[in-house]
Amino acid sequence: MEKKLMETFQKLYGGEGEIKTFFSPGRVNLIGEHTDYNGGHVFPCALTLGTYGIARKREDRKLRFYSANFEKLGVIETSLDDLVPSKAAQWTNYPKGVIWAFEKKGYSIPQGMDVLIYGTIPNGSGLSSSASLEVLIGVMLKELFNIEISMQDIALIGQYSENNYNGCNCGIMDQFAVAMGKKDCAVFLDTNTLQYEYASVKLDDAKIVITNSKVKHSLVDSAYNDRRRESEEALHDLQKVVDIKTLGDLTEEEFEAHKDAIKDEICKKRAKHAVYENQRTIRAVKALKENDIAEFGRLMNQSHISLRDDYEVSCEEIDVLVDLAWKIDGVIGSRITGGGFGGCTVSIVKNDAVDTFIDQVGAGYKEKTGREAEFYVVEIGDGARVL
Ligand code: GAF
Repeated sequence: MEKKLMETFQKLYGGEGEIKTFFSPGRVNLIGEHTDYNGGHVFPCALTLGTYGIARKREDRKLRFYSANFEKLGVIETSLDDLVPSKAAQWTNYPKGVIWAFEKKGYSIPQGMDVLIYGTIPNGSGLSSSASLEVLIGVMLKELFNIEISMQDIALIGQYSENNYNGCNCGIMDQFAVAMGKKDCAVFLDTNTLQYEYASVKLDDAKIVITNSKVKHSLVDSAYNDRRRESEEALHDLQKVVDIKTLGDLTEEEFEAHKDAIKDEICKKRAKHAVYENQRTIRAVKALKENDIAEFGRLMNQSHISLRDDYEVSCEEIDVLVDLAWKIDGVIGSRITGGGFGGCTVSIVKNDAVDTFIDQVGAGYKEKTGREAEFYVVEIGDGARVL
């Protein structure tokens, strides 16, 4: 793969000078959904699916980008003096946003670059193709321009660019998982403090299976930003009666004691999800550490119900996938993963049930929705890096 991409790079850009290659993963979140902008915990892991990048520094201020996934668009050329989001820039709004954010944060990018990227994450599937690209560009800038910056700060810059250049009000989970991921581990991150620890998710007798509903979601266009607003409104009401900074500060009991301070019933449901999901995530990681995978699975299932009924970020197709999964012997847990409104489910499935899972969920989904699901039996990989 890298050899072929390198040949394409040479064909497109010719020239001389040192060329470097990079990889940045996608991510799947096991539990802790829509908690990252509510001061809660998340538990995502980096995948071996991801985005490859090849890049070379230029002597002038030109930026040239090419995606082997969008061959028809050809090379998109711009410059360091044109870091303004636009429709015409298409996917290059992501790399441009990261360069813009580096400069905003005081890191100077003195010269342009020629870049080729190729992604193996299905677009719009909720497996973080955009965070993967953002962190890839961050690692590229660090390496090509010898910038002293930690991986954690690259993640924060990726989020900053997504929030302020690309207009999606996302939390830190995706960029953090992509930048800080570790083989065979999930990252247990407290989004309030950015303290984190790795927990092994290497399961001897089970696999992580991602099912793609092929219903495309777009975070910017979807109700993601509405959910954020509703959670903030709930927090604002609660702060009148209890001293908290985020919804993540509350236990379930505290929430139940104070919930009537939330005036709007919809906002109350959103806050309930945020509080309970955070506590579920803490409990799920504890269960995993104690090798109680059955309890981990039960908490995954509860997470789905809460995302479906209280946070309302699921959709018909995803619910069909999860309902089918729950009926299969050997499925430890199954839930929607990522931002929602389509995308993927994540399931933990006993090794000897994986084939049945794929057959039965695939057939049932086709019958009920007319759609073909896609399945990825995934490996958990390392975070973004120079190859
Ligand atoms: C998307 C966002 F980008 C994340 O920050 C997170 O909020 C997630 O949705 C929901 O858990 O992936």
